[in-house]
Amino acid sequence: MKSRHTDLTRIGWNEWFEEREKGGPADTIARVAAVDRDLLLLMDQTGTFRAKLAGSYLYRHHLSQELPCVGDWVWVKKHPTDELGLVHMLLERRTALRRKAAGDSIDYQMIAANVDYVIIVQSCHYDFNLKRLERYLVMVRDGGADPYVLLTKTDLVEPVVLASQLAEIRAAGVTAPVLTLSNVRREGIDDLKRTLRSSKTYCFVGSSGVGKSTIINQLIGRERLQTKGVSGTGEGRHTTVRRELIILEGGALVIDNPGMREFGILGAESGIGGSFSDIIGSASGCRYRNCSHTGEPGCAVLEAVNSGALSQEHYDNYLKLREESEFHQMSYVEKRKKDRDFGRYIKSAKKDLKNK
Ligand SMILES: Nc1nc2c(ncn2[C@@H]2O[C@H](COP(=O)(O)OP(=O)(O)OP(=O)(O)O)[C@@H](O)[C@H]2O)c(=O)[nH]1
Ligand SMILES: [Mg+2]
Ligand SMILES: [Zn+2]
Repeated sequence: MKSRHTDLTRIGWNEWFEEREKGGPADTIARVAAVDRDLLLLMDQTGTFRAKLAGSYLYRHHLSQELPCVGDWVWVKKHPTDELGLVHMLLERRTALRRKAAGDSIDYQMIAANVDYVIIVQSCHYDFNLKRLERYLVMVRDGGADPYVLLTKTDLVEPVVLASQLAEIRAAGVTAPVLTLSNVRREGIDDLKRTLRSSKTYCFVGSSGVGKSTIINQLIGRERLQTKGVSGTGEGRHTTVRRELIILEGGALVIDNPGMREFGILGAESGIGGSFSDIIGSASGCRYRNCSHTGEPGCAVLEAVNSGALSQEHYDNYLKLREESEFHQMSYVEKRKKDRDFGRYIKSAKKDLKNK
């Protein structure tokens, strides 16, 4: 690669960014390794350093998705001495892991940017849930990254339980690679290590307590991240509180994450296409192009469900997920419409007052 920034490839820079980078308002490009309120920990070829957002940046950007998050590339003016650098601009994101922000705003909460792979972690002991897995898969595909599924705590279930969970995942049409692992028995860690490629960025997501930080500690080979056992926090609490980008010895970049609660679903089409590719595939045999697969004559999807080629449960999940994402999109449009109607109402109410 002919690049002005080859020295950044070690921390994830590649042709995609190179092609889009046309010079910026500062002297250096760096990658966000962690965010702590308005303080950023940045990383470049020289190591890590701290920075904050330039005043002009804060003035121009207000949505939380416009602010730098872990994994982002930024233009930064480094301070010649030890003081904070100033971030002036965010570079375009190749991938964006995000979820709907809480409340009814139209903003999104960023989880991580420019990750190549997302490792969706579920514990096969109590935490395993196919529907939640499918929601995560939608989020990952929607953000433009590739998913892995990782089942942890295999030491806590009988082999038959694990086998049936694996079969369930496959029966649901999930095509992502599935790995299994036990931190206690130290089984599966080497398989995971072999999977991680140098200069690629991997983001670990999943419920609290499934073992994300324990795994990353195993990959590093020491207790760098706090885990539940060490911190001794109460059950149900989140042990990891901040996202952090870490370079492994083998050269892969990993991001730890606090456990996630349920999240809103984004972008029906692109995301759903990934985890329901079998349904989308069957749909090409439907008589009508705009078939909704809910009762039209000549519907190939319903035929496949009736013949048992597609599982009823997987089909039901598909409908449910589709409904939810349509709802999310609709509610946004409706909200805008409501706002306009309300504006009109205020206007006419004012007019009424004047006319009296
Ligand atoms: N039996 C068993 N316990 C494990 C395994 N992996 C992790 N644990 C334990 O599970 C607990 C939670 O692990 P963490 O690594 O803190 O989980 P986390 O996913 O990082 O949790 P949050 O940071 O809250 O999101 C700790 O007590 C670990 O020792 C495993 O493979 N088997
Ligand atoms: Mg953790
Ligand atoms: Zn159909």
